[in-house]
Amino acid sequence: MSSTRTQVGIIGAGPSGLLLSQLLHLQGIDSVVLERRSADYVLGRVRAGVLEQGMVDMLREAQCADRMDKEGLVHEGFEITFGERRHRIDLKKHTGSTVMVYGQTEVTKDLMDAREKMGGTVIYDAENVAIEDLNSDTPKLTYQKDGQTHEVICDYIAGCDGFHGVSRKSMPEKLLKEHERVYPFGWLGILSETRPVSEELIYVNHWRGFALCSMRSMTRSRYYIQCAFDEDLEEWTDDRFWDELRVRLPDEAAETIEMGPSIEKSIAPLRSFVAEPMRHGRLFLAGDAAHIVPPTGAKGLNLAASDIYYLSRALIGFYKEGREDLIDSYSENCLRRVWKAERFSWWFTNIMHRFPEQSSFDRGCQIAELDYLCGSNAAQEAFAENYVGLPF
Ligand code: FAS
Ligand code: PHB
Repeated sequence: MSSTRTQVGIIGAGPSGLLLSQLLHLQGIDSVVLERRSADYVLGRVRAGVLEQGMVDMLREAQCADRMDKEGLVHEGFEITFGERRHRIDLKKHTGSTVMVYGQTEVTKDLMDAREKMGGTVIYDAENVAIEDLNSDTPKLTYQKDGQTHEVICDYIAGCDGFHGVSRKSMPEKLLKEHERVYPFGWLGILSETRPVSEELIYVNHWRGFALCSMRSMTRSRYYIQCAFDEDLEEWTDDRFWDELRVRLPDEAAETIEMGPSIEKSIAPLRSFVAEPMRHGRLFLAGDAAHIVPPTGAKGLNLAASDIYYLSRALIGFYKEGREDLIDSYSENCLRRVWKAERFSWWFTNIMHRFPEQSSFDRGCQIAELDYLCGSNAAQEAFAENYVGLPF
C-alpha cells in the first residue's frame, strides 16, 4: 500500500472540493483531492447556470475568474410570468447587485485547469474512498486505483462528495440530524446550440407546470420544464419537449423561440435537504454533501461557495495563526446561511410549480402571492436580496 501525507484530504472534485483545494494552495496549505469519477465524467454533468456575486468573488480570489470575466453574462434582472402577466424583477434597482450567468461546467473546468497548472494533487478514478481513524489526530483516506490500495494521512478531511458521497455517511449516526422534503415532480432540462429566447431568464408559472428559459451564452440555451418525478426520459423526444415548452411560454416567446437538437437532456429530482451538524472532529461536510435545494432559486452551487468560504477561512486561520475558533464555529456559520437559502428555494418552488394535489384554493393563493410580489416594491426587494445571495 502507498502512503502519502497531506494537511487537508478532500473527497470530491466538484466545485466545492476544487475551490477549497485552490484557495488552500494559494495560502501554502497542502491538500489531496480524491474523485471517484474521471475528469471527463465530472465535466459531462450539466448543472447550475447562475452565480451569486459571492461565488464570483470567490472565483476571483481563487485566481480562476479570467474566462468567467470574459465570457460570463452579467444579468441585472429576470422575468416572472403567470397567466397573461409578465413582470421583470429588477435585481440591480432593488439590491444594487447582479448575478453572473456562467455554467457550472465552465466553473469546474476553470478550477480543474488552475489546479493542474499549479501542480495540485487531484486523483481521478479513485475507487472505494473510505475515511479511517476519524477520531484520531491523523485521520486517513484510503482508496483503490489501478488495482492498488493507497492511503492519505491528513490533519483534516473535507467531505465535498455531494449528496451520494461517503463523508456524510461517515458521521456518527447518533450525532447526525437530517431534514428533508421531496417534491412530487422533477425538472426535465435540455441544452441546445440555439439563440436564447430572451436576453434574461424567464421563470414561468403555468397551469400545466413550471418552465424556465435560461442560457449558457448568447448561442447556447438551457430550458427546463416541470415533469412528473418518475418521468421516463425516453418518452421525451426533442419535438415533444419544444411543443410542451412553447405551450407554457408567453405567446411572444413561444412564437420567436429558436428550436434545435438537444445536446444534453436530463431529468433532475427536486428535494430540500439539510444534514446537521456539518462538522465532527476533523471531518467537515461542504456543499451537496451537507445540503440540497430545489434548483428554482439557483442556490445549490452558490451555497457550496459559501460553505467553502467559511471552511477555507477556518483552515487558513488554523494553519497560519493557530486559531481554532473558526473551526469550532464552521458548522453554525454555514447552517445559518444554508437554512435561509433552503427557505427561499422552498418558497420560490412552492409559488412557481403545479402540485399534483393542489386545490383551487391553493392555486388561488399561489396566483395571489405572485400578484402581490409583482405589485409590491417591498416584496420585490426582499425577493431580490435573496436571489442575488445573502451576505456570507
Ligand atoms: P457535486 O455533487 O457537484 O460534486 C461532488 C463530487 O464528489 C462529484 O464529482 C462526485 O463524483 C464525487 N464523489 C461522490 N462520492 C464520492 C466518493 N465516495 N469518493 C470520491 N468522490 C466522490 N444548482 C443550481 O444552482 N442550479 C441548477 O440548475 C442545478 N441543477 C442541478 C441538477 C442536478 C442533476 C444536480 C444533481 C444538481 C444540480 N444543482 C443545481 C446543484 C449543483 O449545482 C450542486 O449544488 C453542486 O454541484 C454542488 O457542488 P459540490 O458540493 O461540489 O457537489
Ligand atoms: C440554469 O441555467 O441551469 C438555471 C438557472 C436558474 C435556475 C436554475 C437553473 O434557477
